[in-house]
Order: sequence, then C-alpha cells, then structure tokens
Amino acid sequence: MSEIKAFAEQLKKKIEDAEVVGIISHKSPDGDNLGSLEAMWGCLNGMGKKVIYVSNDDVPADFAFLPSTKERVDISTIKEPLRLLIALDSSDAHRFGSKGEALFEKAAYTVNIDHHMSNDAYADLNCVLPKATSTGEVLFQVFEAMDIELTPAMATGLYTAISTDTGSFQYDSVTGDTHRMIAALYDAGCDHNIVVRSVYQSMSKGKLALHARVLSDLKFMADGKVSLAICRLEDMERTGAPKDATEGIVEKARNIDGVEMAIFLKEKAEEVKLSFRSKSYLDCTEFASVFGGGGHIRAAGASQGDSLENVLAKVEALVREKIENRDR
Ligand SMILES: [Mn+2]
Repeated sequence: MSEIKAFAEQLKKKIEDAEVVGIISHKSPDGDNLGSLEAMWGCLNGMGKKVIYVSNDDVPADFAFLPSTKERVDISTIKEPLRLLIALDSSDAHRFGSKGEALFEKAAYTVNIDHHMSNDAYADLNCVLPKATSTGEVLFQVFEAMDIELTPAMATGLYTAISTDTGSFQYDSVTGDTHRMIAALYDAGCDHNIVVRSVYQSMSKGKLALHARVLSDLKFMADGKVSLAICRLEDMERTGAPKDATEGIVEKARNIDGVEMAIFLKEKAEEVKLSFRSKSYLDCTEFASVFGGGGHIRAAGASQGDSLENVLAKVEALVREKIENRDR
C-alpha cells in the first residue's frame, strides 16, 4: 500500500470516530495554509463533523474571501483539550505560536499534513511530502486516497494553496502532476477568478506606497546578481501600510533582469526578518540556514533577534563570501 493510502485510511478512521475535529493555522498564515484549511474545513463538514477552526493570528485581507476564515474561533476561547487536531502546512509546532503549541500538545490525537523538507513529523499521524509544491498538493492526494469528492469551495481552497505556493506556477517544484491536479480542480468547479482578483489584483494603496518606497531604494550587489531590499520600521509608519504589506516585495526584487537572488530585510520591533528568492542556480536554504532559518531552494526565510545594521552587515559579508569570491 502506498504511503498516502495508508495515511488516508488512518486519517479517515480517526475523523469518523470523532464528533468534533479541530484544525489550526500557523502564525502569519499564508495562502497555502488558509487555502488548505478551507479545503479541510469543507471535507470535515461534508463528513458531518463539527469543526473548530482555531485562530491564532489575523487573516491577511487577500485571503478573507475564503468562507471558512469567517468561522475561525479565537484560541483563548477554547478551554477543553481537543480530541482530534489537524495541522496543515506547518513545519513544526512552534509555528502555532506559544498558545497554539500548548493546545496542540494537549490534544488527544494530532495530525500533520505538510510539504516542508524540515518537517520533523511532530504529530501522532504525519503525512509529509517534501517534493510537493504545496500542502494543497499533498492534501489533494490525501482526499483522492480517502475517496472524498471535492466541492467547488474545497477546489477553490486547494487552488488558492497551490497557486500561491508555486508563485503562480513559476517555481521549479511544479510538475505535470501539479497541472493535472489543477485540471481536476477546474473540473470540480473551482472559482479561479475570485482567487486571481483577491490575491493578485487587490493591492491596497498603502501597500503600493510601501512597495514604491522600499523598491526606490533597492541596492544591487555581486555585479547585479543580487538585489537587496530593506523595509525599515519608519517605512511602515510613513505609509500606514498594514503589517503584511511587505508581502510580494522580494519577488519584485527578484524579477529584475540579471538578478539571480533577491534578499529582503524587514525590520521589526525586536528582530529582523530575512527572505531569500532565487531564479536558477543559488540555493536559498543555504543562505537562510546561516541565520537559523530554512525553506525551499527557490524561497527561504529566517529571523534574527538583532539590529538591522548588524544583520545587514552579516548579509553583505555572506554575499561576498558565497557569490563574489566564488565567481572570481
Ligand atoms: Mn506551503
């Protein structure tokens, strides 16, 4: 029996035996996380279960179109340990935040469905496929193995997940199977237009102002092979942009002729967040791991509890060491 089939059978049995099923997002939830949760929400409802959708952070405006996001309950209102709790697109239990992690540890039985290479199989039942583009792609295969029929809403959730985690099907991880799954999502009635409008064509004016400000100060290193974008606390304040408005800046910095890798530094009150994106030969995880982070070859991230100036100096030294010296 295939790994997915065995997992799917166990999961189906656990769900059938449960009256109430919890699902939990991670901190700073993204499209793969919220889209996969939308699909799981629909699956559990279709199986006649009461679902508790645990909220441990705000939903970015781009993803508020997913109907299940309106059903989220604040984590502080959940007093009893959950019998069954399912996590999606979360590489480890710290991703749930401290309250979420405590809730996860107290749950009687936990499930982890994911695609991060660094996932350490932290739940009682785990399905991790590191080659998959997205958790949406993993979940599609799990549903197929469970014999679950996709509703249009579930298909829209999975489309959101796969589309956002592949950079609209641009990443190397995309395969023929990815597109065959997308074809099946169209057949199941996914609303592709609402995803495009909400996720790709709804930039707020505050976000646009922030992107313009940060990109106007873009720096280049290593003969233009590396671009470096920096968002300081005052950039956020001056533009009044929402906290997730930096999303998309690093991709714009990468999408420049001659650039192989873009690095984005976001100054926060007590730390600096780093994002890396590459096009074809630099491995982003190699850079992110220097700062204790991780991710995928073409997209990785990290955070440092240090000043922007110190992190910037480290980044510049790293680029010199790994690229400028190597290319000589
Ligand atoms: Mn993902």
